[in-house]
Formats: sequence, structure tokens, C-alpha cells
Amino acid sequence: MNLLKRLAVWSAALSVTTAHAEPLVSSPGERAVISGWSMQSATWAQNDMSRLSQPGVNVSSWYRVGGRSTVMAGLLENGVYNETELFFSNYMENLANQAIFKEPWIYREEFSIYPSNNQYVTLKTHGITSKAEIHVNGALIATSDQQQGSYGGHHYDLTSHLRSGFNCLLIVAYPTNYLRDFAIGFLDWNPYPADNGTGIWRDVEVIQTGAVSMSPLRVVTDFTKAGSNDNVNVTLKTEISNHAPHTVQVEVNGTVIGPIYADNAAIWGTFELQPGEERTISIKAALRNPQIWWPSGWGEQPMYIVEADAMIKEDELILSDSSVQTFGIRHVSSHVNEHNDTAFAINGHSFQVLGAGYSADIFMRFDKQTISTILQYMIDLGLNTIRLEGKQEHPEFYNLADQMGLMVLAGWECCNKWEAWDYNNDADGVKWRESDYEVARASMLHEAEMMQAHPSLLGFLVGSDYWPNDHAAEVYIEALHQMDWNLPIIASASKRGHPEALGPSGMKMSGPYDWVPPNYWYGDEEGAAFGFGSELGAGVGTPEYDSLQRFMSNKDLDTLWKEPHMGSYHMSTNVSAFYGRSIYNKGLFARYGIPSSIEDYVRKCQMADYEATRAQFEAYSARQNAYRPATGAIYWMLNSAWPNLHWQLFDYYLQPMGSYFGTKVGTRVEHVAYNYEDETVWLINHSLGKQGEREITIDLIDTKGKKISSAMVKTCTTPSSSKEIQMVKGIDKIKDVGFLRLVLRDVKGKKDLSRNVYWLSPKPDVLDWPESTWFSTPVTEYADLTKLESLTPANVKVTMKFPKNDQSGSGWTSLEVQLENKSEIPAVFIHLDMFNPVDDTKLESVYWSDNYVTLWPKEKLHLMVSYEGEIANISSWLKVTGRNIRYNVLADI
Ligand SMILES: *[C@@H]1O[C@H](CO)[C@@H](O)[C@H](O)[C@H]1NC(C)=O
Ligand SMILES: *[C@@H]1O[C@H](CO)[C@@H](O)[C@H](O)[C@H]1NC(C)=O
Ligand SMILES: *[C@@H]1O[C@H](CO)[C@@H](O)[C@H](O)[C@H]1NC(C)=O
Ligand SMILES: *[C@@H]1O[C@H](CO)[C@@H](O)[C@H](O)[C@H]1NC(C)=O
Ligand SMILES: *[C@@H]1O[C@H](CO)[C@@H](O)[C@H](O)[C@H]1NC(C)=O
Ligand SMILES: *[C@@H]1O[C@H](CO)[C@@H](O)[C@H](O)[C@H]1NC(C)=O
Ligand SMILES: *[C@@H]1O[C@H](CO)[C@@H](O)[C@H](O)[C@H]1NC(C)=O
Ligand SMILES: *[C@@H]1O[C@H](CO)[C@@H](O)[C@H](O)[C@H]1NC(C)=O
Ligand SMILES: CC(=O)N[C@H]1CO[C@H](CO)[C@@H](O)[C@@H]1O
Repeated sequence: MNLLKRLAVWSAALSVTTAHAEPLVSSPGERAVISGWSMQSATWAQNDMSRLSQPGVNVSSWYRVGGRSTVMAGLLENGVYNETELFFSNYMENLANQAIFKEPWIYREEFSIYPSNNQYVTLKTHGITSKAEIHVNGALIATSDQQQGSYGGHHYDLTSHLRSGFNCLLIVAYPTNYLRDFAIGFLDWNPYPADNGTGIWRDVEVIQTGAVSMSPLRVVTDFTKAGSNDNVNVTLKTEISNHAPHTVQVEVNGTVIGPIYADNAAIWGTFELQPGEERTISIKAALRNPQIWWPSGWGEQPMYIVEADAMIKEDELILSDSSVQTFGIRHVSSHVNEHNDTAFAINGHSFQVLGAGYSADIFMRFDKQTISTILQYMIDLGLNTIRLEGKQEHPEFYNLADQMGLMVLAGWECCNKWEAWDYNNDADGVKWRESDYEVARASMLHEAEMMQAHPSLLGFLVGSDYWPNDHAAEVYIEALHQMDWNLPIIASASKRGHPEALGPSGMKMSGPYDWVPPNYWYGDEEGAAFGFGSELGAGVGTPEYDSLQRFMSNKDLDTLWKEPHMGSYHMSTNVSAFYGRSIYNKGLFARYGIPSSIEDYVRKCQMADYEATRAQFEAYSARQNAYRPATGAIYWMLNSAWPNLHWQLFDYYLQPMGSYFGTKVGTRVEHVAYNYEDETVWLINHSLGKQGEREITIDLIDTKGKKISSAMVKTCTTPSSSKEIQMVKGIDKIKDVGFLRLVLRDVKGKKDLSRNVYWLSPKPDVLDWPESTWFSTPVTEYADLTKLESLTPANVKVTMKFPKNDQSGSGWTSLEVQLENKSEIPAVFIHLDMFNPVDDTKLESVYWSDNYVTLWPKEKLHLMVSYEGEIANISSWLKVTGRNIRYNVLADI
């Protein structure tokens, strides 16, 4: 058969697949991602991989899935499961332990390619869960011993296996056991996905080069401190490999393209490579007028691009491979201070980490829009760091963080296989054998190579709850150094121990993970505000009622408030300490009163959650320059893998709630905060440059709106520091509940920088510190806020208007909302929500300047809200609820 005829037959046979007649790659330096697969269980397909991996097999009955797709993600994509139903109540329990997920799954794709002389084709993987066998055109390319681990990235030379025309790539992904495999587990965060994340969750690439190939460029600069260098010297490093059986002369040339105001620089170097040789090369360039990258809030995020070509010198220069890398110029350092706490600095300024822990999607689906909203929320929340505990993501994730100025504290996950070293019996994983160290090495090399140039990276934690043994530490450190990792390498996220090579981690993991009262954070034990807390929070994050209804049955909702000690499938797993809400509910019921309905329960949760996150971030901020400084806090956690009831600042549907706005207040750049423990007011400053005269007003009233005390203080602010202002007078005069309003005013600028209201009981929460567990500290006496249940209703007028500036064409709508209390009493915990009146659903990606606000009698407050969409297309509706608000619907545009 001639080629054309063969092609015709094949295209008929393959008409139902998406095999392309267009070559996947055709020129040197070209990289292509396999954009989709036919997926099938190995139990349904005949177990004959050498035949199935030949082109021309009819796979029209297989599932068609995207290029990055775990088995479960693929089954959802094909409608085998419906996400709405799967996540509802405990439906997903039906999938657990199904035999089909204990078998391998096959991913298969055909592509065309026309190999030519002196051209080489490489297959590049970035991790397949849990491990995989790779076949091409009937030949076994990699065994599952080679291609192991969710982060195991490898290269395979396909050149001698390819044919002109259609070729077939077949990958068998083996089932995952978190105790045996280097996979991506969720521990006790949520139920395990039925497939344990098995499958091709990351890109598989096909790369064509000439005789010489180049690895992604790594970037090292000599920049250390803002203002200290005129020029920045940059060293670009890459591995170049000669695939040809003869010596080649290589010239690497290119350009470093600077952002606006920076100069470009040319790069150039020549090298000789022996047959089969691989070598690390470095090329230097001086960058004039360097533009420095800053974390969000401290400055801009200028990005450089370096483009480089590897040319082979024969009679003329022939392109062999090319590479593009973006990078930013910044410097990160960390040290363990005299209190044995880790402190970070960026560009020479001490950097207090205020962050939260990230969760990937339960099925490892990666939607760039969703991720972009998550990171944008972090910026809106005033958080500066996202911690990845073993949930390293795709390159787009780091690109977004680079653009937004969000720091990323990456690292390996706790427990399971990842921490199964001899001395660690908390991890039930299968202890590491010799071959496991090589999987760890490949994983570390791959992730370090991918992250190295991103300015958003803050450091890498090679252990989480436990520290790596000396051998593993050596493997990780070697791999990181091989990839020119010039950022902090930290032994673990806890103080349990450390390998010699890395020294103490300086990070504490002493809880809490479950509810503690607001004054906890002002203590001096456990997770209270001192040192670096790598994962801690009061276990809050209850979604609002309309989100709860999306994933809980009426029976689940009834149980939630009527049976406060019951566990829930939407909490942590049923073997976890966090399966139930007993500790949380006990505090809630005692402090806010026994709920009278699900709506009442959720309202009280929001108030408690708001108090909890605000106090945590305020206490860490207030003590940023204390005798024993609070150097960082990672809130446990930012978001959830699926619809969940706790450990989040916004819910699975990306709806912010009480825990979100408590955080947003607590992290304000310039802020005044109330110390619940000693009744003092603190001035907080996170900025590098804002200076000037400030005025602080302190007002305390009772539930009738009657003044208990008031004070006004003039002060000046200092950068990156906090200071005590004075005690609040009259806390002891509160009868039942008092309201404390703190306002920070810029005198010259004539504007309020921060305004914030607390509801306070004269009876403090009393903590029993000696009885602390790893997840909570018991409370022996609770504050009494039950008066909030019987406040006189307030009358609040709400009006909306467009601000004066034109916003057409931006894709966003901004509105100004004015709240005005018409009553003589405070209007408490007013929550505003934008709904789409057509289907009564909440708008997504809505940014409020503030929310859940409490108004003083007669007070007027202006809030801003922006959301995606033009006002002309979306007729939105504002819903207003509150602790003592009479009505709840209003539209007034
Ligand atoms: C492929 O198989 C499907 C049934 O699974 C069949 O309907 C289709 O005709 C087959 N295609 C070819 C080209 O044989
Ligand atoms: C999934 O199920 C929900 C609820 O039963 C239904 O409304 C929705 O249309 C389904 N989605 C798909 C894609 O079938
Ligand atoms: C997932 O991993 C757990 C161990 O963490 C194991 O018990 C379970 O059987 C695995 N599930 C599948 C489908 O293999
Ligand atoms: C940067 O490179 C220039 C030459 O390009 C050299 O003179 C200078 O000393 C270098 N700076 C540092 C800090 O190494
Ligand atoms: C490298 O040099 C070649 C030939 O001079 C040129 O065509 C190419 O654009 C250069 N590459 C880069 C990245 O500047
Ligand atoms: C810091 O840790 C070392 C042991 O690593 C210990 O000897 C020292 O007392 C600790 N210092 C403080 C202030 O706790
Ligand atoms: C705990 O959850 C697992 C997995 O969903 C389930 O098989 C088991 O029956 C549950 N155990 C209890 C006591 O509910
Ligand atoms: C915060 O510090 C900056 C930096 O100098 C200063 O300009 C600003 O006034 C300070 N603000 C407060 C509230 O301390
Ligand atoms: C500014 C304002 O409108 N204040 C009103 C607050 O409510 C009382 C009624 O309780 C009015 O008398 C005030 O005018």
C-alpha cells in the first residue's frame, strides 16, 4: 500500500477519533501537548498493549477525555457521573471501593508525524498518577518502574520508534494507593476521589529538535537588595544534549527582553558536544535599568522574557532547539531567628507571611478561570502567600501568581507514602525502599525545574509534618541545587525534628485546627501569635445557606443544627478528628445561643467565623515586631477540594462568607485592631512606604446605642510595624453585649483607612492551655453574646449608584452601595449579596470592599462592589440580611 492509500484507510478507520493528519510537530524546537485521549479501563479493553498501541485500532467506543484528565475527571467529562449529583449529600460514598478503580486505565492517542533526517523526537511527561507504562507503535518505551509518581517528569527518545504518518501513543496508568505510591492524597481533608487521582493529570508533550536539545532555562541573578545594584547580572543555565552520533558545534544565542523601562540584553555562547554528551551550560548577561519584582502591595510585578535558540554550526547555522522562559528579578532569604522561628525577607525587607493553604480540585481538574479567581480572592483578602502542601500545580498557576504578586510556599505533602521514613510511625505509608529515593529525586528535579524561574516562589518545604531522613534530605537538596534553586529550603512545616543538612525548620505546627475563641491568638502558647505557624486556624469556614442547599439534603441540613455532635460527610473523613463539629458547635451554642432554625444557625456561624479569622490575622499582624515576632501564619485552609463545611475562606462555589471578610479586615495594610485578651487597641502597618499623621477613634456603645466610652488619639505610623495605642475604657461596664468601633483616619488625606466593629461580652472566654491537644485548646468558660439574639430591629436604608468614572468596556461593573441606619440602635452584621433575579442564583466573582458590617446609630457607610459582567446584561439584585435587619430584599439601581 502506498502512503496515500494507507492514510486514506486510516483516516476512515479513525474518523471518530481526533487523530490529526496535520503533523503534531514538524520543525526543530516545536513542542506539542497531547490535547486529548481515548480512555478505557484495562478490564474492558483486551489486555494486549502492543496491539492496542498500533495505529488504526477502532477506539470509537472509548471515553474521549481532555489532555489532562484523571480517570474520575474523564468519567465526569463523559457524563458517567454528574458533578451536581455526585457532590450531593453522601452520594459519592457509593463510588468508594468500586472494583473498576482498582484496575489500570488506558489512555491512547494517535498523531501524525513525518520524521526527517537529523531530527529527533522526545516524549516528555510531567507526572502520571500513580505510575505508568508507555507504549509507542507496539514498542514498550517506559516501564512502570521508570515512569513513577504524580510528579515524576521524564524524557523518552521516540525517534527510532516513529513512522511516517500516523503513530500511536498508549499509556497504561496504574491504580493508586496513597500508602504505597508517591501520589496526591487529601489525607483527612475530604473523602478520597474514587480513583485516588489515577491517570494522566498533567501534560504529555512531544518535542522535535535537531541533534541538540535544550532543557528549560533556569535563571540566577546576583540581585539581593532593592536600591543596592545599578546593574543586575543574570546567569542563564540549561542542559544541552547531543543526540547525534557525531561531535557538534553549538551556538546558543538569544535575547533577554526587559519590561518597560528596562534594557534588553543579548546572550551568546558556543559549545562543543561529543556524541551523546549532555552538559550544563551557563551564559551571563548584564541587565541595565533592572526592574525589580515585588510582592503585591509592595510594588509592581515586572516580568522579563528570555528567548534562546540552540544553533548547530555546520556550513551555516541550523536551528536545533529553542526555549522561552519568563522570570522576575527579586531576592528571597530566610533565617531562623534567636527564638528558633523562621523569618523571611524579600528584596531586603522583612516579609511577614500572611497566607493560607491551597487545595487542588478533588479530581485534579484545572480550570484556569477558577484558579485565577482563587488567586484574585487572595489578593482581595490581603493575603500574600499561598502554601501548597504537596499540591504542586500546572505552570499556569505559577504564571498567575507571578502576575499578581502572590508568593507561593511549595512543598511535599504530609503522611502517607511521602513521609514514610523509619522514625515516623504517624505516617501509615509503606516505608521507603532504595528505589523510592529515585522517584523522590525525579519528582524534586521536575518540580524544581518547573518552578525555578518564577519570582512568586518563596521557598520549598521538603517535609510537612515530618522531616526527611538524611538520605531523602540529601536527594532533595541535591536535586534542588542541580536546578539552581536559590530560595529557602526548609526541612518541614513543624518543629518535630530535622535532618542535619538543613537544620531546624523554625516553623510550628501546634494547632489549632478546630475552634478556639478570638483571645486564643493573643496568648503565648501553641498556635498563638508568635513565630511561624505553618498551618493553623479556628476550623471555621461555614458556607452561607444558599451554598449549603446545593450539596446538603434537607435531612443533612436538619442534622447540622439539631444534632451538634453528629459527623458529616462534608467535613473531614470519618476517621478524622474533624469529622464532627462538636467543639465548634459547643462554642457557638454557648456564646451565641442555641439556634432556632438552619438560617439562624448559619447566621451565628458567620459571626463566629468572622470573629475567628479576624482575630487570628489581627493578632499575627499586631505582633509582627513583638519581642518574639509573629513571622508568619498560614491559615488552614484557603479553599476546598469539593463542597465542604470547614477550613476555607470561600466555599467550593467560590462564594465568600464570614471567614473571608474577617480575614479581609484582619490583614488590612493599615489597620487598628482590638486585643481581646488585654483590651488594648493596636495600630498595624504592613506597608513599606505609607507615612503620615493618623487619627484613631475608639467608640464603645451598648445594644441600645448608648455611649459607654469614646476616645480619640493622634499618632504617626511607622512602616512594617505595629504598636499598642491604649486600653479601651469601659469593657467592664458592658451589661450584656457592647459594640466597639475602631476607625483609623488619614488626617491630611481626609479619609478613613480602616473601620471595624467588634461585638464584645464583659465575660471573657477562658482557655485551659495545659489541656491543649494537637488540634485545639479547650474552653472552660465562654463569652456570652446571646443578647445578639434579641436585639431591637434596626431600619437601614440601602441605595446603589454607579460611581462617576466611566467603566464601559472593562467587562466589569462597579457600584457604590450606601447603607444608612435610620435607627437609634446599631444595625448589626449586615450582609450584602448580589443575586441574578432571573434564576435567583448568586453572582460569581463578586468583590466587596467590605461586608458583614455593623452600623452605628445614624451612621452612613459607603461600600463598593465590583463584579464581572456589564450592568446592561445583568440585572442584578441586592439582598440585605443582618442580625437585626427587618427586611431582606431590595433593588434600587
Ligand atoms: C468502530 O466501532 C464502532 C462500534 O464500536 C462502529 O460503529 C464503527 O463502525 C467502527 N468504525 C470502523 C471504521 O470500523
Ligand atoms: C446534573 O444533575 C443535575 C441535578 O440532577 C441536573 O440539573 C443537571 O442538568 C445535570 N447535568 C448534566 C450535565 O446532566
Ligand atoms: C486509595 O488509597 C487507599 C490508601 O490510602 C487505599 O486504601 C484504597 O484502596 C485506594 N483506592 C483504590 C481505588 O485503589
Ligand atoms: C556584573 O558583571 C559585570 C561585567 O558584566 C562585572 O563588572 C560586575 O562586577 C558584575 N557584578 C557582580 C556583582 O558580579
Ligand atoms: C539566533 O540567531 C539566529 C541567526 O542569527 C537568529 O535568526 C535568531 O533570531 C536568534 N535567536 C534569538 C532568540 O534571538
Ligand atoms: C533553639 O533550639 C536549640 C536546639 O536546636 C536550643 O538549644 C535552643 O535553646 C533554642 N532556643 C530557644 C530560644 O528556644
Ligand atoms: C467511613 O467512610 C468510609 C468511606 O466512605 C465508609 O466505607 C465507611 O463505612 C465509613 N465508616 C463509618 C463508621 O461511617
Ligand atoms: C505604615 O508605614 C508606612 C511606611 O513608611 C507609613 O508611610 C504609613 O504611614 C504607616 N501607616 C501606619 C498606619 O502605620
Ligand atoms: C442619618 C439618619 O438618617 N439617621 C436616622 C437614624 O434613625 C433615626 C430613627 O431611629 C432617625 O431619627 C435618624 O434621622
